[in-house]
Amino acid sequence: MNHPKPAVYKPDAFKSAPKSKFALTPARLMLFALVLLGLQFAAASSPAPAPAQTASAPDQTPAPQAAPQSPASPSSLAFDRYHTPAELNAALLDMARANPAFARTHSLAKSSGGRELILLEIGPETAKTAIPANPALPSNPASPATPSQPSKTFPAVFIAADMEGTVPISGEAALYLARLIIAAPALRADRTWYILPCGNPDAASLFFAKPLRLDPRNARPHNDDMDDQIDEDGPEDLNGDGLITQMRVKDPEGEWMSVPGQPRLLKRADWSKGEKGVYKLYSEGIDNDGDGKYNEDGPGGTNVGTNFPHLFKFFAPDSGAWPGSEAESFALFKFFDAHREIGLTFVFGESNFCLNPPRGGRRSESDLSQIKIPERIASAFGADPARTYTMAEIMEMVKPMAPPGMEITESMIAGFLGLGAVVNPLDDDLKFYKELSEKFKEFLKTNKLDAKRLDPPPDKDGSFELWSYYQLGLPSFALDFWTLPEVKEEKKAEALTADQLEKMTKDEFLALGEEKIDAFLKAAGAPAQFKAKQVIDMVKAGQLDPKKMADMMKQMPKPPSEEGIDPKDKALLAFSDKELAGKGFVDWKPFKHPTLGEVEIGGAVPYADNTPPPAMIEPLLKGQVPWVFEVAKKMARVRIASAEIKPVGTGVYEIKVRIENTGALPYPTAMARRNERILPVIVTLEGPGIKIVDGKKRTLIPAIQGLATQTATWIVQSDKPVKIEVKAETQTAWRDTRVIELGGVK
Ligand SMILES: [Ca+2]
Ligand SMILES: [Ca+2]
Ligand SMILES: [Ca+2]
Ligand SMILES: [Ca+2]
Repeated sequence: MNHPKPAVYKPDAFKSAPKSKFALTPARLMLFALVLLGLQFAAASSPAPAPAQTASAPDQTPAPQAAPQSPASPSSLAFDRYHTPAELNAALLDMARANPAFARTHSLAKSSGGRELILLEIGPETAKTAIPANPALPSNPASPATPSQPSKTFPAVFIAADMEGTVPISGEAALYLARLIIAAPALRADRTWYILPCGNPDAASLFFAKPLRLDPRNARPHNDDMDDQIDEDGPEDLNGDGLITQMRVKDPEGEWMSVPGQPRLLKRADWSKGEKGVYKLYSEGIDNDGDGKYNEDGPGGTNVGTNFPHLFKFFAPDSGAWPGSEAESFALFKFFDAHREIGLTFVFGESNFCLNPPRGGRRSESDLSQIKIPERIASAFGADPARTYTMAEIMEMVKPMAPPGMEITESMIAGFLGLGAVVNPLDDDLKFYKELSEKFKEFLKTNKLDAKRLDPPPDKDGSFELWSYYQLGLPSFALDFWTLPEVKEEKKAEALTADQLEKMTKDEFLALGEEKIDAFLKAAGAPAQFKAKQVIDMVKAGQLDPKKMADMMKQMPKPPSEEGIDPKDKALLAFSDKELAGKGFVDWKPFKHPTLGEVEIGGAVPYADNTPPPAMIEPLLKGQVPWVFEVAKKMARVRIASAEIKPVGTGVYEIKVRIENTGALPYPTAMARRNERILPVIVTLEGPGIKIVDGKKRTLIPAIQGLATQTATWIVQSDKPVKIEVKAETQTAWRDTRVIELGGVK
C-alpha cells in the first residue's frame, strides 16, 4: 500500500493546476492554498469546536409540520396606518398566541423609557423550545431565551427593524414580513425567523407624540453637551402648531439665504459666487439654560442604531458611552451570541445594501511601507521575519507562488497578514452584493417600483448592519422602503454665453427664435419685464445688436443661482405640494422670540421626508418585503452531492465525498473567513470498527463558494462489511448525512 498522502482536503482551484514553471513543491503549494483560503495554520492542529448539535436523520427534508392548520393572523392588523411600538408588540404577541405550533415571542430587553423589545420567532424548531404561555401574565407570555435552550439544527434569518427609531415604515415592514411567513408554511419549513420590528422603541414612540419631533435617541438621560446639567435644553413648540421645525433669524453673520425664486427654501450662501448669508438657523425652541445655544441637550440619550461595535464613534453626542452600553443593543449581542445558527441578517431602516453594497473606500490605518511578516508565515514566503518589507516587496515575493490564473491582490495579502483594521467590504463579498443588487433592481421593476433612491444614506458607523457583516461575518442586507421621489429637472435651454453672443450676427441672433431668446434672457438674469419680443424688435430696429447685448451681459451681476440647494429639500417641497396638500412643509411665519427677537418659524415637517402617507404603506411593502425571501433562498446550503467508494486493496477503500453548496451565497462570507466567526464545513466519517488510513475523522473545509463543490477523500480499511455514516455539518448552512456501505474483506 502506498504511503498515506499528506492531505485529504483538495480545493478545486488546485485540482487541474498544471505543473508550475516556478517549481513549487507540493508542500509549498499546499501552504499557499491554506494561506489564500484563510485557513490559519493553527486550525490544523487545534480542534474546532463541535457543531451545535448532531442529528441522526438527514436534515435536508423539512421537518413535518404539525397538523396543517390555517394560520391565524390578527384580524386587526391592517397596514393602513402606522403602529406605535406598543401596538407592534401587541401584534407580535397575538401572532405567537394564535400560532403556538410554530411561533413564540422573546422579550429581549426593556429600554430606558420602559418599553419592551419583543422579538417574534417563527420556525419548525420553535415550538419545542417554547415555554407555555401563562394566561395570568398581562404582557409577554414567553420568557426570555435561556442559556439552557437547545440550539437549533436549522439556520436562521434575523430581521432587525427601526434600530434608529426614526423610520416608522420599517416597523410596519417587519410586521408585514411576519404575516407573510405565518401565512406560508413553505417559508418556515426549514429555517427559523427572528423578527424584531422595533429595535429602538423610545425613539420610535416620538412619531406618535406631541409635539412631533424626530430624534433617534432613546430615553436614557445623557449630557449631550458635557456641561454641568443633563437634558437641560430640549426643543419647544413655540408657535403651537404641534411640530418642532426650525427658526430662521436675520443675522449679519448668518450663513443661510433664501433660494431665488423659491422663498421657502434655504441654502448656504456661496461666498465665492458673491452670495451673502442672511439667516442663522436654529431648531425651534428657547435657550432654557441661557448658555447661548438652542436645544443643545434635549431629552435622552443614545441612538441605539449606532451603538454597535464596528467603527463605533466614541464621544459622538448620541452614540452612547461604549458599544452595547444600551439595554437595547446589548440584548442583541447576547441574542446573537446564543444563536449561532443565524446565517443571514436584514436591517429595515434608512440605508439600502440591496441597491448599494456596503460602502468601501475607507482608509485603513496601516503602514504599508513597513510590514513585518509573522514568523510562522515568513518561511512560506521565503522572507526574513526580523526585517520589515514594503507591500510592493511582498507582492514580488508572493506573485510567483500563485497558481496560474490566480490573481493576487494587495488586499488579499493585507487581509492575510492582518494589516490594519478591516474597514471595507472584501472583494469576494462585493461580488454577491453586486449580483444581488442587479437582481433587486429587476425585482423592483417587475413590481413596478422605482429603484431610484434620492441620495441614499450610506451605512452608518457603529450600525447594526456593519456589525453584522464585519464582525459576525454574516451576509447583511439593509433595506429601506421609500424615499422622496426625485424632482425631475426640466430640460434647460442651452445657455448662451456672452462670448458666443458677441460673435453672432444680427440674423443669427434673430434665428434663435422667441423661445430660446426668452430662456437666454432668464438665464442671464434680465429683469422680468424684459421679454424676447421687445429685444427682437429692438434688434430689428437697430437699437440693439448682439455685441451690445454681450457687453451688457458681462456687466450684469451674476444671476442668482439655484446651486447649493439640497435636492432633498426640493423633493420635499414638491412632494408636499403635490401629495400632502402642503402639509409636509411649514411656511415661514414671523414670531416674537423671547431672546432672539424677530424670528420666522417654518421648514420641513419632521418625518415628511422618510415616511410616506398611510395609503402608500401597503403597496410599498407588498412590492419590496418579499425580496427578503429571494435573498433567503440564496442562503448557503451545504449538502452531500455524492459519496463514491472505490476498493483499492483488500478491505481498503478510497472514499470520495463531494460537498456542494446549492445556495448562491458563499459559506461562509470572505469576512467570516477572515474573522473566523463561522465554523468551517465539518465532514466526519463514523462506522463501527473502521480504520482511517489516510485522512482525518473530522475533515474541515474552510469555505465553499456559492453553487460550488469541494471534495474530501479518505482511505479507509475495514475487514467486515460496514455501514459508514458521512456527515457534513455547518453552523449556518444546514447539514446533510449519507450512509455508505463498505463490503469488507472478500
Ligand atoms: Ca447638558
Ligand atoms: Ca440629552
Ligand atoms: Ca412649532
Ligand atoms: Ca441652551
